[in-house]
Amino acid sequence: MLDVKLSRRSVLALAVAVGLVAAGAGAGTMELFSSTATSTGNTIQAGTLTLGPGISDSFLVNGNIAPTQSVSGSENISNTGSLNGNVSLSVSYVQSDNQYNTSNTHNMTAAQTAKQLDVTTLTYGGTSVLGNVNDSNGDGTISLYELKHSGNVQLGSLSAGSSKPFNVTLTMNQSAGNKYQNDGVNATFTFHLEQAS
Ligand SMILES: [Ca+2]
Repeated sequence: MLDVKLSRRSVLALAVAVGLVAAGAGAGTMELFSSTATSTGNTIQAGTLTLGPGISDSFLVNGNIAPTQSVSGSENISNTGSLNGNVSLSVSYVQSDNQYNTSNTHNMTAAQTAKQLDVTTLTYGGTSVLGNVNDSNGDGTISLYELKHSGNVQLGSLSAGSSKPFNVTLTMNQSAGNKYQNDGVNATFTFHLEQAS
């Protein structure tokens, strides 16, 4: 009997830079895990789950926004492998302020800034997945802060050889004051593709 453990998980990361005054851009990277298992003279090639479109792809967002303004990004997520999978999303961010402007006297933290960024669109395959994110403060709106702290958010299925679009829009909270000027965050969206059970 063969006891074969295969790594069938792929990760695609993309970055969204949101500067509240400065324009920003993030670059995406992709890591591909493939495995080959060998057992007593038999070579078994693992099926693959590969997130596309490619290692050189980038996810660009113009982050020059003010309260009530938005930035959007979209990406086509492909499963170029041979196994059906499920896609989930995790988000992280770091502070990324406009260092070229000296009027940034308040210097809000990344978390404070992320709480002012509402995730007004989060769709996968044309369907909103905002309901999969934990609205931890119960205000009926999902912030970038809450998206990060929701951990791994399920997006949906992705069959072998297929692709689905992902869209995100971040809108600066209307109540965000001038103290957020020149603050910003650089958010990384990481997609996980795991074999469907
Ligand atoms: Ca909320």
